[in-house]
Amino acid sequence: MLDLFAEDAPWQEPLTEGAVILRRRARDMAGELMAQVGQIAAQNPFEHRITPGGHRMSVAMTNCGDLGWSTDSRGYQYSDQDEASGQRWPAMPASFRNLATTCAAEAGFSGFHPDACLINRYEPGAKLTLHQDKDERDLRQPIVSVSLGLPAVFLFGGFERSDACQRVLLEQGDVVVWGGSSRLRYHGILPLKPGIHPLTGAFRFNLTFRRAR
Ligand code: MD3
Ligand code: FE
Repeated sequence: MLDLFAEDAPWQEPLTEGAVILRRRARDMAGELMAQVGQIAAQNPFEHRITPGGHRMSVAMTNCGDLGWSTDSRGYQYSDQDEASGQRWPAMPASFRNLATTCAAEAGFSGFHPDACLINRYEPGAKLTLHQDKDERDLRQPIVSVSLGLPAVFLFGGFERSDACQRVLLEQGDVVVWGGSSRLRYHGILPLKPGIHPLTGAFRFNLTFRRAR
């Protein structure tokens, strides 16, 4: 049971319209979530994708669920199989689905049922440059993100790449729900600072739950 009066109970931090941080919301589940990540990666290993522009991404990725986000020579797209291996993605664990649906509802987005979970792995120096997530069919559906392991500085901007950014530290167990008008805001991750986390070692992991189709 989630004890709302415990010293370390989760709390909500509103960011912008439609975006809210559920601080530490998944902290007690972090070990189980990482065990699932390990099983998914055993079926579909983390890979550094090559962007259509020919650059190797510093973040390594895998996916679970009916759909996964892949890149190939034609660009970025959601696909029901890993383009590299020709295999279906590993199933999305029920614990992942339930967490995403519950957190979305807590943030005011009931009826969120993700069909894709992109799993990002950051090593020291790995970063995600400012971008928008707009490859999903229905942009009224939120995205739910779960941070695990080493902390990272998240950049949260506006609707133009050049708009000023807020900086937010995301730590193990922090869940963020991005919906409403915030869904198309530019965002990114600053280069990961080296460290050793008791659960994830030298890495940070981020799960993003999406309704792609
Ligand atoms: C704000 N991942 O996978 S999660 C991504 O920590 C991505 O790995 C980052 O950006 C990470 O696309 C950030 C937070 C996040 C995810 C989706 C968003 C923030 C968002 C969509 C719209 C606005
Ligand atoms: Fe993103």
